[in-house]
Amino acid sequence: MEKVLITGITGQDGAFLAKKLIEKKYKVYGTIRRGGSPKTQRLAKLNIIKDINFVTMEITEFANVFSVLKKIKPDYIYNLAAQSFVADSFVHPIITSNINFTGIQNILEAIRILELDCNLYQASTSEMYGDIIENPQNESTPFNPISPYAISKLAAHFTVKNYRESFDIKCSSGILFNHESEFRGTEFVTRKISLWLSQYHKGLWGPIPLGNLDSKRDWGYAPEFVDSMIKICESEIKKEYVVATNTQASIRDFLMWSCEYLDYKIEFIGKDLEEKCINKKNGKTIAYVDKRYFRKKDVVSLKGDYSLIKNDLNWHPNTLAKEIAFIMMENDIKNKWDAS
Ligand code: NAP
Ligand code: F7E
Repeated sequence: MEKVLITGITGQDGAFLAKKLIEKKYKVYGTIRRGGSPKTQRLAKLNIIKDINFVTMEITEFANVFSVLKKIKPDYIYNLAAQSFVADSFVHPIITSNINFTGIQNILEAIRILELDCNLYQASTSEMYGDIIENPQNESTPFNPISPYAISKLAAHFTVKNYRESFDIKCSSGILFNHESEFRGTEFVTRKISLWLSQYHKGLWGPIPLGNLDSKRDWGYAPEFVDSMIKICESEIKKEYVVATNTQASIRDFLMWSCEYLDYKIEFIGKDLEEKCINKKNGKTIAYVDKRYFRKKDVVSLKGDYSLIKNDLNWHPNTLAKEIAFIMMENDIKNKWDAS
C-alpha cells in the first residue's frame, strides 16, 4: 500500500484531498500541529477520521520534519499547510513566512538528506501574480506579489523549482487560483457572505460588513481543484501548472448571486465607503462597505488560463462561481456544516 503524507489535512483542501486518496486506497498520514485540539470537524463531516494516521509535526522545525519523514518514508507528500489568509499576513508577516516558506524548505531538505524516493506537491497561489502584468495569467506570466503571504509563497514556489532542477527531487506545484466550497474557512469572503447572509435571513445577525466589492477573482470549486493536485503529484511530468477556470467575477457578483438564492431583489446605493446593498422590497440594508475590511494592498483582478494542465493532464473545471455561490448558500441555510 503506497503511503501519502498530507500537511494541512484539517483545512478545506486537506479534507477533500484525504477523502479522495483514501478512496484510491492509499495509506493516508495527516500532520496536525503540536498542542491544543486538532480542528478535525471537516474530516469528521466526511467520516474519514478513522481512516487517517495522524502525526504531530511542527512544520517550522527541521528536526521534527526530518524525523517524521524518516519514520514514515512517504511515497507522496502534499504540502498544503499554510497561514493562508492574505489579510492576516500583513499583521503576522514573519509567522506567515515561517510556515509558508521555511516549512517547505524543511520538507525539501529532509527529502534531500534522507534520499527519499517520493513525489512532492506544493500548493502555490495566484496571489503570486499580485499586481497583474497580463490578463489572463499563465505559467509564463511574470510574478508581482504585493502581500507578505504572496511573497512567502513565491519564495516557496521558486525553492520547489530549484530543488527539482538542482537535486532531481520529484516535485511540482499547482498555481491555484481561488477555490471555494461549503468547507471554506469563514474568514474568506465567499464563506463570510454565505454564512452571514444565511444568519441574516433567519433574523439572527445584522447586515454584512464588507471591504472592496469590486475586486475580481477566478473562483473554482475546491473538490475539483483537489483532483488537479492528485493528477499533478502522480504525473511523471514535473513542473508548474496554473489551476483555474478562466472566468472572473467580483465580490459584488458573488453577493448578488447569494441574494438571488434567497429570492432577494437587491440594489446597490451610495458610493465608495457609503455604499450599501439594500433589499428593494423593504429598503433594509443587507450589506455595507466597512473600511476595516480593506487591505493595505489588494490584488484586484485575477483570471487564470488553465490550458497547460488541460493539455498535459486532462484536467478542467466544471463548476463556476454562480453555482458555487448556490452550493454554499444551500449548505449554510440548511446548517449542514458550520466551520466557525
Ligand atoms: P486552509 O483551509 O486555511 O487550511 C490550512 C491548513 O494549514 C490547515 O490544516 C491548518 O491547520 C494548517 N496550518 C496552518 N498553520 C499551520 C502551522 N503553523 N503548522 C502546520 N499546519 C498549519 O487552506 P486551504 O484553502 O485548504 O488551502 C490549502 C493550501 O492551498 C494552502 O497552502 C493555501 O495557501 C493554498 N491555496 C489555497 C487557495 C484557495 O483558494 N483555497 C488558493 C491558492 C493556494 P489548522 O486546522 O490546525 O489551523
Ligand atoms: O479575499 C475582498 C478582498 O480573503 C478575496 C486564499 O485562499 O485565495 C485566497 O485569498 C477578495 C479580496 O481571498 C472582504 O479584499 C472584500 O480582494 O476571500 P479572500 P484571497 O485574499 O483572494 C488565494 C488564491 C490564496 O492563495 C489564499 O490562500 O475579497 N474582500 N470584502 C474581502 N475579503 C475578506 N476576506 N473579507 C471581506 O469582508
